[in-house]
Amino acid sequence: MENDTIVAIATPPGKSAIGIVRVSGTRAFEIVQKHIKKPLKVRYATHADFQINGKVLDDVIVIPYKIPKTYTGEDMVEIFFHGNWIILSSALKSLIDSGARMAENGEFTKRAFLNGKMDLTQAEAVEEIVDSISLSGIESARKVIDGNLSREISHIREELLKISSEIEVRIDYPEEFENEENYDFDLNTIIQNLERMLLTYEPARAAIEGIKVALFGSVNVGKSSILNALVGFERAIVTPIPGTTRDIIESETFINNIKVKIIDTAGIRNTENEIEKIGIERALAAVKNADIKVYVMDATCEEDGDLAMESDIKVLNKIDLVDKNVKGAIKVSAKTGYGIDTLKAEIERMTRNTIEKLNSSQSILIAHRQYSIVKNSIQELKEAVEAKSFGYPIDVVAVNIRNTIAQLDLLTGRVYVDDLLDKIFSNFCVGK
Ligand SMILES: Nc1nc2c(ncn2[C@@H]2O[C@H](COP(=O)(O)OP(=O)(O)OP(=O)(O)O)[C@@H](O)[C@H]2O)c(=O)[nH]1
Ligand SMILES: [Mg+2]
Repeated sequence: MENDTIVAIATPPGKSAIGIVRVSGTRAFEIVQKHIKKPLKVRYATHADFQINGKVLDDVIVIPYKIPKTYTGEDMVEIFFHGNWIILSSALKSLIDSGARMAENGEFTKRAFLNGKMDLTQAEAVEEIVDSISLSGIESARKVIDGNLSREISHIREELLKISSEIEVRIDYPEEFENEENYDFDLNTIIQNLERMLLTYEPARAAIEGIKVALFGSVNVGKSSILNALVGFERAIVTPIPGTTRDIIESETFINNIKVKIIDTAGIRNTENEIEKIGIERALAAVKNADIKVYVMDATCEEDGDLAMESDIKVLNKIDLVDKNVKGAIKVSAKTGYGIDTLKAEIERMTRNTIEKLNSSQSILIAHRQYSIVKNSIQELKEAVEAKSFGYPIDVVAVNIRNTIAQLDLLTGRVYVDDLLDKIFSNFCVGK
């Protein structure tokens, strides 16, 4: 039931200095007081014994929070135990015995959303702030939690609503406007703002998940050897047999404090081998999906150059065997380590470029759901602009504008269906 009082351990399993149990719901105070005999004061930390059936489990710090100023928008209590998982699970069980229910994944944040403490974009950012593996990812999620995206979206929504109601009046009372000039309105500025938002999505994902660097090229050029050189251990199998790597191989490493996922792929060539064919398909998909595409060439072989077109960095490997120059390519030897630092520096430079795009943006899209809704909105608005320029009746334009408003309402969660909420919050951890 939605208004049950819920409980969860909010800190990760294992040993820690402190472990936190959270309780939220109308009965939160009452249930906790069954275990804490001291009187508690709202927003004050009280040092007390946590008891189960009259026996002290642990001495704890308890902080009660009273509506409306709480995370979930319900009465809440946070209890700070010693960080032993046995203590925490016993406390959890006893609170459930006393009437609370185990929280589902993300249920605290879901309640915060349902109680109007945050909109859906902000709720999504809560997950990302926990998951993010880089400071810029955290900063991006922070901007969303602070409401930058919500504010800009609601501003755009207001403008569209204004335009839409002007149009509706003209549709409903055409006689009143007969002698007026055609109603003029500007959708292009809105489109531009939404397009600017759209550009933040990829760098934001890169900052949250880590930058994906894909190595690709023909067979046997030394892609797997370069992966191994970059991550510093023998992650991938290397042999002189062309077509050694079949599947995608991922390995994470830090390049100057930035987490990158290096992705090694099957060498691309024409082949009749079923397994290799699948490998090549996967390789092409991984390259398409990567933030930085590194094209690897073999200095001892002739290049056809076709593939290099879509790369961000070109690498000329096996330079220990023959000295050669290819315009724009970094010379390396995976065997001797020559040039690997230069390659790392180049990856780092590109990574910084990606991430710096985020620093100058306020409204950042951090989830694919947000990205596709903004994309749909742009599409609707472009259709409106086109309809207007073709001189279509004003009610055609009105439909596109109304659709855009509906899209934006899905984005912020002004309108939602339960399935969507389940999908979003099931990815959260319990206790968030
Ligand atoms: N001399 C020399 N040999 C290298 C270098 N890099 C790789 N090799 C050799 O080239 C062969 C192929 O290397 P891999 O790393 O397996 O090449 P690959 O591009 O991953 O090959 P596939 O997975 O088959 O596409 C192996 O015998 C490596 O030892 C290098 O810098 N110098
Ligand atoms: Mg390989």
